[in-house]
Amino acid sequence: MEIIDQTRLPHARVLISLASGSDAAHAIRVMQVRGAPLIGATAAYGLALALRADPSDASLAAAYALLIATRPTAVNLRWALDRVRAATWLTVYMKHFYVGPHFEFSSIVDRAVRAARRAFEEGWRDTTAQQRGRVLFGVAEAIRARRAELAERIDAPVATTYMGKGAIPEDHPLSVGSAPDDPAFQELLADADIVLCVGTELGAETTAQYALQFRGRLVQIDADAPRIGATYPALGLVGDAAATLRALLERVPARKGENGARRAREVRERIDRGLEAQPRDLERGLLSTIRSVLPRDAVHAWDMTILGYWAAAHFAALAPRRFLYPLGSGTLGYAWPAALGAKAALPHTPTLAVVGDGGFMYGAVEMLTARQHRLDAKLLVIDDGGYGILREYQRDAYQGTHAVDLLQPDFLALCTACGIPNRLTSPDRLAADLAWALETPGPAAIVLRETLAAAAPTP
Ligand SMILES: Cc1ncc(C[n+]2csc(CCOP(=O)(O)OP(=O)(O)O)c2C)c(N)n1
Repeated sequence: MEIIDQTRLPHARVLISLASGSDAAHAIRVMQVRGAPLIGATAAYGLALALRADPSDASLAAAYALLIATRPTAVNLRWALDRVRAATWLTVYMKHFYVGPHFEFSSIVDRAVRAARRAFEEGWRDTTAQQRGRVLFGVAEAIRARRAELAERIDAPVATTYMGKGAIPEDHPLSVGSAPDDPAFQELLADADIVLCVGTELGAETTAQYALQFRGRLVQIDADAPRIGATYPALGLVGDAAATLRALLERVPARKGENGARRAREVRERIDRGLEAQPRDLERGLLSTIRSVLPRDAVHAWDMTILGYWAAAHFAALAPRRFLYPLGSGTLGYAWPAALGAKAALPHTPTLAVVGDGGFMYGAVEMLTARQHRLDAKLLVIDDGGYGILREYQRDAYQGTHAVDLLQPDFLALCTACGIPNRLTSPDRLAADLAWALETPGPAAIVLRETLAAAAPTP
């Protein structure tokens, strides 16, 4: 690593070579390196140099201590050192049990895995485990293959969060889908002896606003230690999800005969039966039409709109990183621009945005972006003349509505004005019109004038 000696500036430009962690520490201490971001970067490289010379955890700890002491109040310094250190760790964290950097890397992996394995084995010894079994729960595309492999190896049903949809194809026999508000889904998680949570922070949406109570043991994998146990007590494995699952996969013995696929199917079927008993054929029909027309690996972006809420719980995502949804901030207007971004990234992948009329108006102007940049994403606008979900909330809370009916433009004329081919569709013609949009070169829009109702949890 070479730095410019700032003590000599502006009169002379002198380069100094740093060959070790202690060289970096010296340069920071004597102010040859100044400015918070540069101090952070130099320290990070210093730690990397120390590890290149000696990759043991003892060397990591010594170099970290040396570098952090050079400027203990510098936020960037600590941040940069922590980032490098975190990248080298796979540690076990369990509320009051934390295996720090004082162990060789391999021994840390072994400890982490032994702890997780103990949890599995305890579950297996427990006779009730034979009935309840294990469930994998969570997210992260990077670990998709590993997760399906691990799930198959231990015969565990896989439940996904909304943001994890597609991490395992939702038509995989072990998939139970992503319906956290439905009791069948909740009971599977609540009754499992072990729930292995991968990359999920177990937040409000995922846990029915924290109403979900786990009777079994949680093992939580997360790259960010403070996330573990933040909402539910858990045995934690701090580390990259793919690496941690790989380590588990190598060490966890295969188990057969607990019938994970049967348990997953029972959950799916119970939810399906519940939905069939509801007067919601329109919404379910729309979802199944869209699913039947979209290719498996198509991108589907859903706005904060009633059919989007349906999709989060009940639309089968069949490929990873294809279900786009603004969970978290619930950002209305996200889906159409997100679909255009996806299309720019994956020009050969069919892409559809599903938006309500209210949310569409937040980004309708992006129709011109689509044309200008030749982004041939498709658009389905569901026009109910206003903020439909707010009508429902207001009716439930106040038995009336206020300021939710919107004066909207003629959407077909608006599309035409922007040079976007468009069609007015109906539930019966949706399949044909979607197919038309997918075949039409360039962006295309379909407008459906319908009033939908939100899904209600099934019994
Ligand atoms: C940026 C932003 N503004 C406002 C909201 C609040 N909000 C959530 S859903 C919604 C109504 C959306 O209406 P529409 O897009 O027509 O879909 P519908 O509910 O009719 O299906 C509103 C205003 C939000 N989530 N984000």
